Amino acid sequence: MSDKIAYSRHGDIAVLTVQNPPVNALSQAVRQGLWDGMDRAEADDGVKAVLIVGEGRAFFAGADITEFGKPPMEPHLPVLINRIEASPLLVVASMHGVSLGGGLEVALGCHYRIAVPSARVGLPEVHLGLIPGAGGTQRMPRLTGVEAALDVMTTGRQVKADEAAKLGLIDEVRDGDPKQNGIDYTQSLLDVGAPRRPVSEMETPAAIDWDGAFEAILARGRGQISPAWCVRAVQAGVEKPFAEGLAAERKIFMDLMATDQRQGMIHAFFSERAVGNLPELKGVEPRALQHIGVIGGGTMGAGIATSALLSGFQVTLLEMTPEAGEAAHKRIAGNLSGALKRGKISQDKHDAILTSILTVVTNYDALSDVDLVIEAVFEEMAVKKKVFTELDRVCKPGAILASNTSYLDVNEIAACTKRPEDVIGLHFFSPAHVMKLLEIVVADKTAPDVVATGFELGKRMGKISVRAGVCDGFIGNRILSTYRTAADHMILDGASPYEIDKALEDFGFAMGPFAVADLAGLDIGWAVRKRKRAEGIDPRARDSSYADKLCEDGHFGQKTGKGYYDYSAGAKARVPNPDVMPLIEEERAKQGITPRDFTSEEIVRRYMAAMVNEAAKVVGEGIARRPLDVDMTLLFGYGFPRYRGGPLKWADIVGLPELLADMKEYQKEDPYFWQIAPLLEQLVAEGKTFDDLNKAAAA
Ligand code: 3H9
Repeated sequence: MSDKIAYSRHGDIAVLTVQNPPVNALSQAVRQGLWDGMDRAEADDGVKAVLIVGEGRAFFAGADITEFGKPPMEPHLPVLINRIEASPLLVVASMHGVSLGGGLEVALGCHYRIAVPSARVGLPEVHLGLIPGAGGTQRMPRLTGVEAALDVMTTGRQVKADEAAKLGLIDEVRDGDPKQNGIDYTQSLLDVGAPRRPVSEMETPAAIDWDGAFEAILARGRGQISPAWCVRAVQAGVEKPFAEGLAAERKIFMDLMATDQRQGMIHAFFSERAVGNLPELKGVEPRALQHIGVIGGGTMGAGIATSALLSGFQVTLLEMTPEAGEAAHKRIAGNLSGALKRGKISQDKHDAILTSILTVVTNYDALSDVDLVIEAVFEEMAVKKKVFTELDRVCKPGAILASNTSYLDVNEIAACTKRPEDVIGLHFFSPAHVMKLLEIVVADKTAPDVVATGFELGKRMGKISVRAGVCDGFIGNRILSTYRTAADHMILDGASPYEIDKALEDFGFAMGPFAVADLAGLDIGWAVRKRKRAEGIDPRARDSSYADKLCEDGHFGQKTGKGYYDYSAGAKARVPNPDVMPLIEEERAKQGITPRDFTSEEIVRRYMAAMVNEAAKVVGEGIARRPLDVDMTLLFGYGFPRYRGGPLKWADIVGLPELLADMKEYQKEDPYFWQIAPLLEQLVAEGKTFDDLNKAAAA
């Protein structure tokens, strides 16, 4: 037997205990161990029942994802589960922690299921670009009906034990030790002579409108296909005998396994976990964090304060005047009542935060006790310097002084203090209590334990934290500024903002760049353009002023009711603003450009090429440590479709030589904009991918 499964006897019951830390993934050794355990139990004199139970944190977290993309190894999970179900012995699963994917499928192959109240079950394969592939689409609907089964598997959500029991997935919920519970429950089943109860032999549930469900779920997925394919697998299970339904499920599973979407989503799964794994932080202890200061109570400051409060920190927020302080308090209260409505906090916690955990002040001296302070004031160097000079004066030694700047030089900010080693950039994304991304901007003199504390803060706030170096816009906004420029060039050359938004939304972005600009506020881009023009733009760069004209007319996007779109019928009813195209046409005429047509494919190709090229520069210059850092930044902060893995994973999949060849074509028209990243040239010359760099960094 494999050492992943311990075999023990408890009277007439054989117990198979899974020992595959950290989360009991169903690796080949575990599958083989379960198979051998079943053989041994069936040959063991006097054994009448088998109990399967996990040790440690989970029953099973599912198939071993590290085996995906490699040739499947026997025993295959669906075959093993059939073998468990077909056993002449009574087979019981005792679940705790999570039972996900193949883990729940093993439980569904058992004849009875018991769980502790804290257990959670689910079929999250769609989050990996797959469908359940070991009988989940066949067995679950027989227990719950089609509708509930499709809800669980197409959302991939985790279901708590009490709901799972109501759905019919769990027979009994009982507090206590999972192993002892399981033994007692199995014994009670034996005592009453409970029969074997294979789910595969249960009646098939009623059919639904399969085509309607398939289309509706496909439309919801913004291009992601696996949720819709759950429908077809369940349909096969309802319409065909069990073995044929299982074969249909396996075929869909294997077909999806071969897709780019599966590659993209598994890249996202592992990158999300690797992003905080930096060699320089190994063994570095973060500083103590309990009391957070926030400077500025606008949308961003209030969002940061809300996020800190929801994560259990004490917060002191500084505003300039009592009136501004009151407005900040209101904003935070609004955010918290949203959290209360969504069930994220209890009424008691909500009230406690507002009465005793949050303090709003107007005097810097009130920040003398904070462990870390984040400034979220106006984005102007002189203003930031003033704030940091004050913070340097009042904050206790060892306090971390952080700036939420999204573009400015953190080295310059640090230099105005007497403690540059305590200064760091913590770039949140608005709304900060909702958005998952946090860029941790490490300046030249930032101390390692300050960086470690930034990551600790991100972890406690439930963020995806990405390390970034100092440059204009860090990782995300620097890349954004380049692909936005590529979009602007396409507009000058003949595309409309609406064609561009549509092409990129069809590609999978939550919103196209012009809809995003309207949401963020067109005044932000306007301010950046003004600053860059003041600093001096290279004469070779293409420039245009139609977007400035929109702003000059007071159109800042959603907040003023008009931008690229007209929102007079509501934020969702996006109608092109009729003032926009004439401004663009005027600009083209002024520059002597004869507009041409762009296909959606060309729009995506150019936009993505610009994104990848800048991203390669960001990695090549060490602003991002690894390609996966860029991928996670774009995924969690910029609406990049998760099923494509991130821009550099996308680039690997479409092929770096092909992308480079495209860029060289574009370069002929505009050599200044299309300066190719040396790293990209190097990777193509060496026949390597961005993922090779990720792997080298992990080694
Ligand atoms: C499936 O089952 C297909 C079947 O239908 C059909 C098959 C034929 N495999 O997230 P954490 C690692 S598809 C391998 O930090 P948490 C993870 O990488 C599968 N490794 O902890 C990390 O490693 P490291 C369906 C896995 O407590 C460590 O475990 N199942 C797997 O925040 C700790 O993970 C899923 O999609 C795995 N399956 O969350 C479940 N799972 O320490 C995916 C985790 O080196 N997993 N690891 O960075 C999860 O959702 C979460 O990991 C879980 C724990 C909730 C389990």
